[in-house]
Amino acid sequence: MENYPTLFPVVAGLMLDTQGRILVQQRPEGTAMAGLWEFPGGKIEPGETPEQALARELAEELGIAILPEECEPMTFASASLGQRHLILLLFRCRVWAGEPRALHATALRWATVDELYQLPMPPADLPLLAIIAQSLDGQ
Ligand code: 9L3
Ligand code: MG
Repeated sequence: MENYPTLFPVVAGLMLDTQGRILVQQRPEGTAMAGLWEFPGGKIEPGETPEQALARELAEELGIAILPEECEPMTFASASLGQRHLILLLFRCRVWAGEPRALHATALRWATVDELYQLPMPPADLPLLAIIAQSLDGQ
């Protein structure tokens, strides 16, 4: 069944600095969507909860430690690439230990929502911007 659709569950973290700017990372060469700016995270591996996947991905990609139970599910978005359907679950992470470093990414950047609108992002991340803007409004 070579045309059978496949589902990719992916998690990502929404992390803000003290000035309310949002952490994004630039996907490295040699990966899908190289050069695009994304909320850090990655695929949920078989047997992992989304929160466990988030903790593992943020440790691998940024060198930081989060407590999965202190990350709140915020929203989700989806994107399709042919028969590959990606579901991106976004978690708001309010606390973490360590200073984020670009262990996988080409670069890290703390950006306002307005700045994020100017950056090229993967298709699944784009619809999150309006939701994030709304939820940060009035905070
Ligand atoms: N992806 C899109 N937006 C994101 C993340 C973390 C991931 N914020 C897409 C890119 C890949 C797939 O999900 O096609 C799996 O991500 P990874 O495991 O290569 O980081
Ligand atoms: Mg990743």
